[in-house]
Amino acid sequence: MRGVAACSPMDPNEELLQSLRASVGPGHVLTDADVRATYETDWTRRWHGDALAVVRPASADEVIAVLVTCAAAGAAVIAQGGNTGLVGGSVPRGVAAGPQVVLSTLRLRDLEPVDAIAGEVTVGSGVTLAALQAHVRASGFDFGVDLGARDSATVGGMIATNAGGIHVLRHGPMRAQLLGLEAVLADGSVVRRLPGMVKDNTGYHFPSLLAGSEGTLAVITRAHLHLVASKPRRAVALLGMAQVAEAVALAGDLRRSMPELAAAELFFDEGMELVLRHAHVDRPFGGRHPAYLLLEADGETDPTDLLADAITQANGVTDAVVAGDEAGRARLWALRERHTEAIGAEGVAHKLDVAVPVSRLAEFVARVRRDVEGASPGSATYLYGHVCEGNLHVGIIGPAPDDEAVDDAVLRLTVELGGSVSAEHGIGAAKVGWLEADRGVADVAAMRAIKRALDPNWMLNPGVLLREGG
Ligand code: FAD
Ligand code: 2HG
Ligand code: ZN
Repeated sequence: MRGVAACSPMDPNEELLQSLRASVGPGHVLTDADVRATYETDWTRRWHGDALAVVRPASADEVIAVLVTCAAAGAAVIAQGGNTGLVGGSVPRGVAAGPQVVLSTLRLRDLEPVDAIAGEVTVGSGVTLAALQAHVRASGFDFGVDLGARDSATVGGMIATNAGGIHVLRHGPMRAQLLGLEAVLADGSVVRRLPGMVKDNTGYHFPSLLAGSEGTLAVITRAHLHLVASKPRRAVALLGMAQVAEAVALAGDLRRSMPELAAAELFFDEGMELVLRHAHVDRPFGGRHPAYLLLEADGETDPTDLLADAITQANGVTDAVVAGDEAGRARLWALRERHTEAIGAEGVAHKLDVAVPVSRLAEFVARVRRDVEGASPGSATYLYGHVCEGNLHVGIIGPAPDDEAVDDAVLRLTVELGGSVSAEHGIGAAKVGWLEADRGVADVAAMRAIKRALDPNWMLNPGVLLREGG
């Protein structure tokens, strides 16, 4: 037969891509495998999945269009900010039946003027922490949360993981800085409380609910944040310590007695030697010590003498160096902050992020090394973290990426000591199996009820935080 064209239905994936291009513009639907690659593998290189496309909306309206389009096509949506998350929550995982779309927030980067009277600011969720810091510091303020991934981590990702970091002892985690937000739900409806007020008792507080929701309930598009006063003068001390218990006690004492204390970080000899090897940083002391405590103090006036005096009177300090100048402070901080990078350079690490009651931190340190060695003889264990919250990161090099024996050993010990299996990085895909052991059956059932109410088709970040179904 001639002259009759067969009319074949369009491939559903191609149809979805066309709708996405209409939603955000063709240049912001990335389908090329090489371009997608950096969005499909997480920072740890332990988690990976294929996406049909990466979409880059530039406004809340475009986010709505993307979610409505994906809902109609039965596609899963993985919100992604800076992709610095460490628990496999920011990349596709192939658990969804249909196509997976990564929604990158990096074009949602508005910085509204600082409200200097209230000490607050509204920003887009794709603004990086470093950009937020530069913006508010120009107005004489600072932001209460700081962390090593500041150049890439975004405000939206930090809210979604309820990020902690180095200043929690003074200002609390991300949730404590969050006054209001705008977020798009799975059906395209928008919850918006902007600017949001400190005093606001009008029912369920969506900012609190979405802090720590890990992309499973909504895509956060804007946030209204509380700012803190800038303390321009800083000093950093690094102490060599023989005993973990003495380091823990000293951090606790200083937290009570020295309001200038801004950070207290703990790490150990193996981590120090690894960082020195990988990061080409100067050795701070002639000798080596079992444990190191890094302290930072800040204020309106130079706190160097105050910090030096406090250390002189402290028990258990076997060596100390204090830096008041910017370069010296950065050199000491590098020894702590470059642990993550140095461990990553050794291989694909098993990474745990736990908190135990501070009174049991020294016991945890002693037992976790034994337990990891029992589960995987010969593996290398690095411990480092935020001492005042009893939060230690456990990086283990040795076991194959899919061998969970060491993860289970560390988390079992954490639960036994009354701790949390995720202190600051979230549950992600990495610890889904441990949520119930930590939170209990009733809590997880309530979380699932919230998830079903807001995302009945389990479209947002399936496989993260909660197991699907049930
Ligand atoms: P991503 O990695 O892109 O995403 C993380 C999670 O948030 C995912 O589940 C994702 O789906 C969700 N998400 C992202 N954006 C949105 C959005 N707009 N709406 C809804 N969901 C969203 N973490 C700490 O807590 N403290 C630290 O001290 C710390 N230090 C780090 C140091 C290094 C070197 C590295 C690599 C990481 C560190 N992290 C730390 C972990 C990481 O930086 C934080 O978890 C951070 O909050 C992630 O932000 P992100 O923009 O990269 O989010
Ligand atoms: C830190 O405190 C971060 O350095 C990253 O939370 C921890 O590497 C990690 O697991
Ligand atoms: Zn940390």
